Amino acid sequence: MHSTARASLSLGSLGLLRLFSVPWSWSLAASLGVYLGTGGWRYLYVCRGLATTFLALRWHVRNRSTIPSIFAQTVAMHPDKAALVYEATGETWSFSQLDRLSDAVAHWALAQGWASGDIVALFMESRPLLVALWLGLAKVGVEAALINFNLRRDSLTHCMGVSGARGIVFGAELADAMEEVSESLGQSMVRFCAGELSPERLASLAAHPLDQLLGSAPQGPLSRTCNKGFNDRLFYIYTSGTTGLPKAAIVVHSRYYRIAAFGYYAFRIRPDDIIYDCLPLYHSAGNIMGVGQCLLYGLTVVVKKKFSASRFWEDCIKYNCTVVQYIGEICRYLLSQPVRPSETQHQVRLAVGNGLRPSVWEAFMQRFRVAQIGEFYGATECNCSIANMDGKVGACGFNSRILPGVYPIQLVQVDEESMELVRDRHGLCVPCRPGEPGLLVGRINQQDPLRRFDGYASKDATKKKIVHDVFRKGDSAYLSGDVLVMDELGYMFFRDRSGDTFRWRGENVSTTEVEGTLSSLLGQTDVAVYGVSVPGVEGKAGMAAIADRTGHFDCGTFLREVQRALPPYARPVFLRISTHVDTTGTFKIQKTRLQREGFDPRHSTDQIYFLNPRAGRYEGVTEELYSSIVEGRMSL
Ligand SMILES: *[C@@H]1O[C@H](CO)[C@@H](O)[C@H](O)[C@H]1NC(C)=O
Ligand SMILES: *[C@@H]1O[C@H](CO)[C@@H](O)[C@H](O)[C@H]1NC(C)=O
Ligand SMILES: CC(=O)N[C@H]1CO[C@H](CO)[C@@H](O)[C@@H]1O
Repeated sequence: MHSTARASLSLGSLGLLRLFSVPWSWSLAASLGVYLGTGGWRYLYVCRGLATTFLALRWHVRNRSTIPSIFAQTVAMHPDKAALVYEATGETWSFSQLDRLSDAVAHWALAQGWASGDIVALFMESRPLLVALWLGLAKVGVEAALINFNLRRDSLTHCMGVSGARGIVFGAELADAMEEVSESLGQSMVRFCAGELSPERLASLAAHPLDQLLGSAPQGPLSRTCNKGFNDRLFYIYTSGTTGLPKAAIVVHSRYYRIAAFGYYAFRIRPDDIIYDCLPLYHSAGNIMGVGQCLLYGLTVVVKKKFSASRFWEDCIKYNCTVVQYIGEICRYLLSQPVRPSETQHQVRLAVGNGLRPSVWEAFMQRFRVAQIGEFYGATECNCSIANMDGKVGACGFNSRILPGVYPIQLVQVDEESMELVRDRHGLCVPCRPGEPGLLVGRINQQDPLRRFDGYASKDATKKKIVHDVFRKGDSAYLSGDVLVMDELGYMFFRDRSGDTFRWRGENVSTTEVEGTLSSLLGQTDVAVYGVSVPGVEGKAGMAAIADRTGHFDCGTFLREVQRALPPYARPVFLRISTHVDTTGTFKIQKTRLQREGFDPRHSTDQIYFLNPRAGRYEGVTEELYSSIVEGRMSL
């Protein structure tokens, strides 16, 4: 019975994110394809949601809707319902309160002389105010750049620099980080501090107190609204793509809408659900998939400042949550917790997220009695997203093989060592057969404004993500950078992240960026950074091979500098110190060898170190330490 209810759909086919962007006839064909391949009542439900959203989308484009204008309708439906709950303080913001505060933000922004198209950077820990800020700015067409609050120094300066922001709002909790970059930011960016900070520190940072300014901003709705439409820019999210420092990915109003609508319908979320959102709000999962359900569909969203494995289920009980969001790591941390009664006393029926490993999937559902897992795969900036709607264990989506031509996403053959696309004799890409790992690519149609690739704020970054002559001569496609495998039925399984990033603790770590930082800390010596697999752990642990020609490498000093320069997830877990790092030949091939040798001390004469999180220092890897890491006795 269960296996017949196979309503796992591709976002590229029936998936709502896309559906509105393909012609109606296509959608019908796609739906038919899914119907043939799947069936079941879920199909009808999704179809209805699809039709509704399709019509809504056309209506929004025509009427130049924006996220703020859609939010206004949500507020009107139930002004007094709880919109956002801040777990750290227990504060609840009703829809009308959130609306009023974002109005104050809009008035304040106008008073700064900011206008539609201006950019303001937001740098603070997750909290409802962050939502009020970007929403309020959007009310007057000002675009927020959502900066990762883990960033420090160079990467922080870089992100703020490339954002082109005219102003910055930082949380008082990040005053130290601001202090470090204060000089390099220059004076052209006006600074505001949200939260309590002493007048002396405000003065030394040249910052204005935001709370006071918002408190004294004019009340009431705005007399004029912004001149933007559904396909105009809403905000920027930074992603570490395949190369270099983080890139600002553009999120337009319609993309925000499509991602949230997709989650809502694909996973059958209900208006009376309460979502537990412990993912950072500077990423799309937390801010769009999670918070979007509040702004667009009127759900209550509980915002957690920082994920805590020991508080997780108690929080869910306390706030009556019915939906939780996850990344794979969260599920594993929860499973490694001691059994407590709260873990089955909650009312959570659905967990939405990505990166859940097959080995953890069933254990998670059984132990915590969560009925449904909504695993999806997708990038902020690309629409080649897919979702698992029927709970097929381990799959992150489904793409019908019955009508493959209908769907603009495909797996194509790639040389896994060099990550070069394999071309046939006509110069086109070669589609993968079932079981054959391939790079996920999505077709791009720039003509149709709804099906554009919105790209990154930087033109160069956009170019690197696009390839030509993929399915046909002269076409172009978006490179997801991820390797997936599809089975006979069309279920897709995540396999690996390719290129120059690896995933660790839910973040993309850019090897080029870390190499640059480490190398400059070490007087520009050669450094190769790569990810190595550790059994039983998601993602790849960072490893840095460092050339130490002088023989004076000192782990203690190195670690102190690394802690100042890199966010926790980007700090190398393993070091490999050798007299030289071979940079001849292509760096990639060199890295493949290093990666294969990993951190096993028996593989080389180089000294290998491990960053012991408990002891807070690098320790030499002996055979004994090696086996306790591999056997999971030593936590990373
Ligand atoms: C949770 O639900 C119970 C029973 O419906 C209710 O009494 C309680 O106030 C709710 N808690 C919150 C935080 O809304
Ligand atoms: C990581 O990179 C992938 C592929 O480019 C992208 O889809 C994803 O959104 C990125 N995630 C983060 C947290 O930056
Ligand atoms: C797979 C997929 O959805 N591809 C689409 C990605 O976005 C561009 C433009 O937004 C579309 O043209 C593609 O069809």
